[in-house]
Amino acid sequence: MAREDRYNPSEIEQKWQQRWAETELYRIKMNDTANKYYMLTMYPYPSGNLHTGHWYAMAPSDAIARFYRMQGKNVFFPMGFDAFGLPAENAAIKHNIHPAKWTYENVAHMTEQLKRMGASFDWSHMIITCNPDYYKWNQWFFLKFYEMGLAYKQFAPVDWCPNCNTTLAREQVVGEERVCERCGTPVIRKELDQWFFRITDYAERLLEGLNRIDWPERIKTMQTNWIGRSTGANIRFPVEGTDASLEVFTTRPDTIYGATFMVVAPEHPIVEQITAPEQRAAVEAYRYQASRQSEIDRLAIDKEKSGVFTGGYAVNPMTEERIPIWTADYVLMTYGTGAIMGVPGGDQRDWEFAEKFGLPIVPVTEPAGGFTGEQAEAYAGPGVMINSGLLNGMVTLAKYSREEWTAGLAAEYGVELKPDQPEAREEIVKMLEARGVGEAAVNYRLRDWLISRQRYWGAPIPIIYCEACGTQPVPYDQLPVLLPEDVDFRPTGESPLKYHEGFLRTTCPECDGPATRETDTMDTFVDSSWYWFRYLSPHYEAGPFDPSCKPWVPVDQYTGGAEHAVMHLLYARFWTKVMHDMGLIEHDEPFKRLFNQGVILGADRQKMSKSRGNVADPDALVAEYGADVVRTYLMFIGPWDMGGPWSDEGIEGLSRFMQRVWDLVVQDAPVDPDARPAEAEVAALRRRTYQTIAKATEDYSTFNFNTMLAALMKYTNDLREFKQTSVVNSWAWDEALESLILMLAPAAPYITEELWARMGNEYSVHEQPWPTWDPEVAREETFELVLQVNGKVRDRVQAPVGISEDKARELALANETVRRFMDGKEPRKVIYVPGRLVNIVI
Ligand code: ANZ
Ligand code: ZN
Repeated sequence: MAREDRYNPSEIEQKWQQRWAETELYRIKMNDTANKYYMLTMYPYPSGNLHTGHWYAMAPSDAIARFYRMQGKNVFFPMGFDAFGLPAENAAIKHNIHPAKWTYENVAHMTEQLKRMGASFDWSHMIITCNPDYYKWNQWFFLKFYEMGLAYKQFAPVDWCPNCNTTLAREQVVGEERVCERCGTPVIRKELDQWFFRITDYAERLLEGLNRIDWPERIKTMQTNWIGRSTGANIRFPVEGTDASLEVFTTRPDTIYGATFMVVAPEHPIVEQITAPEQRAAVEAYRYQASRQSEIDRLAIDKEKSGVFTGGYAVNPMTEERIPIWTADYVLMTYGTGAIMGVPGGDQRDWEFAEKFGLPIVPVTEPAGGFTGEQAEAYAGPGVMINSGLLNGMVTLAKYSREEWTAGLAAEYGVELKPDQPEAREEIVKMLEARGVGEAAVNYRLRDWLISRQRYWGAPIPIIYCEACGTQPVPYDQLPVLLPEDVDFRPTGESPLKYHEGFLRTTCPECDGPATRETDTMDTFVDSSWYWFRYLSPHYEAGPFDPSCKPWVPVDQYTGGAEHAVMHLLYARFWTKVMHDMGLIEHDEPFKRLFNQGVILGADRQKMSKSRGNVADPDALVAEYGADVVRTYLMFIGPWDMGGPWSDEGIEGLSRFMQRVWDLVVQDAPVDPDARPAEAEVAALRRRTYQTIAKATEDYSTFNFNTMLAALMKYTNDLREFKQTSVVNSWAWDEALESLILMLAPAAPYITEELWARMGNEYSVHEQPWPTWDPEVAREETFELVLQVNGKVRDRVQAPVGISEDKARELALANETVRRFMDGKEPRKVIYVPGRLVNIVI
């Protein structure tokens, strides 16, 4: 075989990459929006190298983009880099390289890697979020949010190293002892004045919007839980000896008669006010202890309860009884009001607390049938109120709603509730409201979004502080507030912006007097909360995006990792809703459809990691097998959302497949060119071709790339057999080869472009329409005929489509199994249902 007839991936891949670039094959026609399809895949962090995970996310996404293009859609498929963040800053401190240099070098390298993958990204729309012309718009949005009251400043705890004198990111706090990554000093929490976005204002709409998008149920559930809507009441307990009252949030106001103590979070400001002198030392020590722990540790269910009595008392507004106020770390300052009423009879945490500290326990709800013996643990379920004053004898549905009750829970719990019958929770709220000591309340687990980072490599927050005029937004015409490059990276890790006089010192936009700049930068999740808008018009100067591009949004299909289930995907939804409220766009959900790919594991079924030595290196694999093989191998591993372990044999298999496709087109058939093709053979070939097109179309549409490839492999093998026959002299053979190439094109863009050209077709295969098929021709020649004796299925056989009744009858009566069941008897009647079954009655 001539050298140029051999499949040499690296040669053809380079060649076509260049040609695609020269001819701007993937350049989008922005104006043609009638058939628009916005295909978005999550942009990478420029860590330095594309890993298998990137390939697994992007190569199949590229296949989708290509498939839709062939289906006649005008597909926009952009790419960029999420370029701000901590690793660049760490590289600066550790290796003495500027974060900008580190980042842009990595971007350049990874862009080349992405091109080698053969992805059809439109590079003319690339964005890099650390470019001033990108983050300028972060700052612009910040100012808009500020005007809308959606950006505000407040004290909030950060993890703080008292030795390095700096805040730490979550990943810089290490080990169970929670020490500073750098110096090993125990980390404490410290309150700093920081910027927040008021995402909690959008909690209700973030929940509602989930009903309107085609996303995996799993992700919707995670967002729902993250938002964590709870209904209940706020109740105020007067504090003895003061005018103050202590407000609690409870989902079970009906249990108030069983409140035998109160607990406030150690950080609760009221602690100072109520702590008795003799308890002061113990309370202070406890508060320090608590400041050392993370919220997650504090909430751990199996954790031994701890706490200290403050010496103060509150008065139960329903019973007038005085109850002791404790402080304990199982109550969080960041939820509800930071204080609870302790009801050991109804809440297991309170039960454990009461047991440990010898506080009284009063049962308040009796389950249907009563307790067996003494109540032995908290009962949080529905039942009848006891020991509860005005509520005694009333039914409580506990955490359930009346709807859930009528839908079946009444039977499950054995507790009836008629539509007009009072329910304890509803009644107590009315009573509390009437007395002015409480009211119905809704609480969300969702917290406002803390966007301040005490870091350098991020977008500066555009705020100026003036002694005389206070907090001043940077005027729009002074944007962007540029991140200075000539900074000093301190080994302490503290933001260099604080020590950069040129950045820090400025003048007040209001009074022109001396002022200082905010030195916090923005969370990088700000960058990724709207980046798909910027892709549309990355160089637009009059706003974050060109309004004429509006028909392109929302995104039609978003793909990416499930690890972004909450943060990124929730922030992006929030941002879109704010943009809607600003009047920038009409829609308010950013991504119509979402797909999460699975995770590629090492051959040992463990997460790929350098230390385990189980990492597959895409660059090396591309060098050895070519990008098409790596792409298709990844698509063949299994269902895309499942991921799976890497396998070297697997990739060899794909390599052989690609070689077979190559040979099929490039090598001559061993058939006399004058041999007349047989009619039946031609029909059979066309049937196979059309069946395969039908299957591939369905599989691409549903992202079932593994079964799509399996079908193409089977088809390729069939074509190899057809190639031995005179059918190669028919037009059906050309149609078959072309169809194979077209169907493979989205998955393996290089080899198909090459073979398409070698078949004498016009450039480019990636601009061809998707092959169509005639279902009539695709229809099988045979069908499955069910054979019954006395109505029982006894066998199934293949019968020719359109078989006559007589022939079907003959076939049935001659069948071995049927004859066995007929047991030598004569048929009384034979029923034939055309195209389905023959039933012999004896
Ligand atoms: C009294 C009570 C009695 C409660 C009872 C439950 C059962 P969710 O569903 O998560 O919203 N709580 C309120 N604020 C808290 C805080 N800051 N830290 C820790 N726990 C807090 O849970 C609400 C319940 O969690 C509230 O209802 C409160 O305990 C507790 F039989 O109040 B409950
Ligand atoms: Zn001023």
